[in-house]
Amino acid sequence: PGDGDSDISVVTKTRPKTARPPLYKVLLLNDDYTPMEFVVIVLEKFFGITHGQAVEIMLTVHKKGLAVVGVFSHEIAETKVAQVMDFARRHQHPLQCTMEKEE
Ligand code: NFA
Repeated sequence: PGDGDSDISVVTKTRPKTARPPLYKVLLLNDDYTPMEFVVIVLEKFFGITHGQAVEIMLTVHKKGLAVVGVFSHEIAETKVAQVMDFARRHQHPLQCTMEKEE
């Protein structure tokens, strides 16, 4: 006769806990001077979106004051912001682009 103990074992699966790097929203801000067509060109040129989507986002920025253009890793977001700011400055438009950590 046995001693009454049973052989129930518990298998604990370890979850490989690799933290994902934080993502950053790239925001475009409205102003009174940058031409709408220029903003559409910026969106097509640096964010690889269709003309239709570019017009939509531009109009959202125009009406609401700002919009999220895309979500990227820190390095990519920084590059997008720098490209937009440089392109706007070279064309003497006051267009502003910033980034913000996603919660
Ligand atoms: N508000 C600008 C205009 O009326 C257009 C604009 C849209 C500017 C989006 C900046 C961002 N010409």
